[in-house]
Formats: sequence, structure tokens, C-alpha cells
Amino acid sequence: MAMTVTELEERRLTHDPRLQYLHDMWVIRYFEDRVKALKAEGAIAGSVHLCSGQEAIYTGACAALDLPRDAVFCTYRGHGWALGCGVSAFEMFSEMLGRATGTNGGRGGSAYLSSPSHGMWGENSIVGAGAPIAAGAALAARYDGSERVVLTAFGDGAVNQGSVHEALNFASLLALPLIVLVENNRWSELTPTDTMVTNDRLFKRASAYGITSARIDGNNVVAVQKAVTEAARRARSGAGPVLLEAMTERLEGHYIGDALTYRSREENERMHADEPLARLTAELATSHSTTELDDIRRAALSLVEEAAAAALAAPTADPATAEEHLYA
Ligand SMILES: Cc1ncc(C[n+]2csc(CCOP(=O)(O)OP(=O)(O)O)c2C)c(N)n1
Repeated sequence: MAMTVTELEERRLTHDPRLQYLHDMWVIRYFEDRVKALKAEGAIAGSVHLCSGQEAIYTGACAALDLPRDAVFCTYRGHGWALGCGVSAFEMFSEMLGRATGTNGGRGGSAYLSSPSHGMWGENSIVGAGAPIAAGAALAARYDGSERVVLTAFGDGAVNQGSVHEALNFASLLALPLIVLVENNRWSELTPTDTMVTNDRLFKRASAYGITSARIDGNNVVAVQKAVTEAARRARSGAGPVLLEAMTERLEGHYIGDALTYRSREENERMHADEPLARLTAELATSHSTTELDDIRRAALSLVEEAAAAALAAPTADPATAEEHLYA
């Protein structure tokens, strides 16, 4: 039987996962843009670290994991991980705006949010501290029958922390189901990575621990999805940890407020030419119409705008509950 145009559209959407990735990456980009604006208006308290430019890592990796069974541990630059895990933009905005409807009742804010029911086990603002915690969760997964794979993500600067190396040794020795994903955006706060290490091919360090590792194109969502799928298969089979160094770009400053005076115009131009949304859109334009791709972008923008409006209208956390969840 001949298919209708709508059925054909549906088939294409389901058969080309890149269209879904494009949508999900736009959601992250627009989410970050809106967070930046809300912070400028004074609506968000605390420090905020945007992940714009690194969307392909979150979208590709989360598509490869079995969420919420698997677990993600990330850093303060974690909005994209949470959205990738399926936490709603409404809950995320709510959390940052101090609303009772936030992932953590408005108590965690941008840098400390978590949602274990989505497989998003938490951000961590202590550089390198997530790795041993994730190794512990991977050890627990060995005994709890969940067959869970744990992913820990951190920046290139964190690779110089002792805690990361303790975790790598421990995970290798016990062949833990751990994926170590280094988001190499080439900057550690305001310092270029290659001025801090003698060998800036960071993935090479994993071989000292007997860990399989590779450098991947972190701005190519399909490349990330494939690499993490293979890493997860390997980790789940009992073959031990995998370290992936995903090369990417941090389009914004280290935190909102960073004047970015240390970056040249040439570098900015190069980064924007190579950023993942521009690349995926150009790639898809060879097989999809501009209208179709623009509809996907606008759908993501509407989703974000509606979520922000709903969160702004939600009640703030009740001061009477301030002592809840305190265990001191
Ligand atoms: C143990 C520790 N030392 C120093 C800091 C201050 N600090 C916050 S972010 C950061 C840079 C981290 O860079 P990188 O690991 O490359 O991650 P990115 O911010 O690029 O995502 C530093 C040094 C900290 N939070 N924790």
C-alpha cells in the first residue's frame, strides 16, 4: 500500500536518528542561552557554567547509554548531561530559579543538581572528585545485579587531579563497568591545556593503567554515540573501563561573567565554524530540506521558552522547608 506523505515523514524521523539528535542539541543550546539571559536579569543565584558548544557529547553519549539504568556523574558544567539524561527543561529551569518544582526542590541550583531517577546521579563542583565516586558506583553495580554501566565526565584540567588517577587505577584493577569521558575543550578555566602538560594527547595516560582509550571527535554527535555504545558494550561485558577523550569547544566563558579577554578573534571564528550544531545542520542539509531542519530548530526553541515561562510562574521553595534534607 502506498504511504502518505505524513507516514513517509515519520519513517524518516525514526530512521534517521540524527534528526532527533539535532533537536536535542538545539534544546541544550537554547536552554543555555535562556539561562544566560535569566542570570543577567538576576533571576538565578550562584555561579553558572554553560556548556554551549559541547552538545554533541551529551546527546551522543546519552543516546548510547541505557538510561535510567546506567548512571552519569558529571561536573558543574552539567546542564547538557541532565537534559541528555531526560530531565525536563522545566525541572532544570525550576532548579536554577530556586523553585520548589526543581530537580532538587530549588536547593541545588546550577552546579549541584541531580536526578537519579533519570540516571543523572549528580554534578560535582570539586574538580576531579566525580571520578572516584563514579568508580564506587561502578563497584556497587558489580554486586547489585543491575548490570549498570557508570559514566563519569570531567574536563581536560581534571585529568591532572590525583583523584582521577586513583579512580583509574582502581577501576582498571577491578575491571569495573566504568566509562571515563574527558570533555577536552582545551581550556581549564582561563588556562590553555597545552600549557599545563607535556603531552596534550590526554587519552594516552589511560594506557599506563591498562585501560583502553581513544581520542574522538566530540563535535560529531554520531561519532560520540558510536564510541560510547562500544565502550558501554565492553564495560557491561566485564572487559573493564574505557577512557574517551572527546575534543570539543567551549563557546562561552568558563562561567557567566568571564569576559573572555584571553581568546583571539581568530580562535572564536574557528570555534564557531567547527561547533556541533553548525556541523550537523550542514551535514543534514545534503539530504533534508532547510524547512524541515528549521522546523526542528523552532520546535526546540518553543520547548525551551515554554519550560522557562512555566518555571518562572512556579512557586519558590518554601522557607519553612529549609531544614529538610539536612543530615548534619
Ligand atoms: C579541587 C579543585 N581545584 C580547583 C577548583 C577551581 N576550578 C573550578 S573549575 C576549574 C577548571 C577545570 O577545568 P576542566 O577540568 O578543563 O573543566 P572545564 O571547566 O573546562 O569543563 C578549576 C581549577 C575546583 N573547583 N576544585
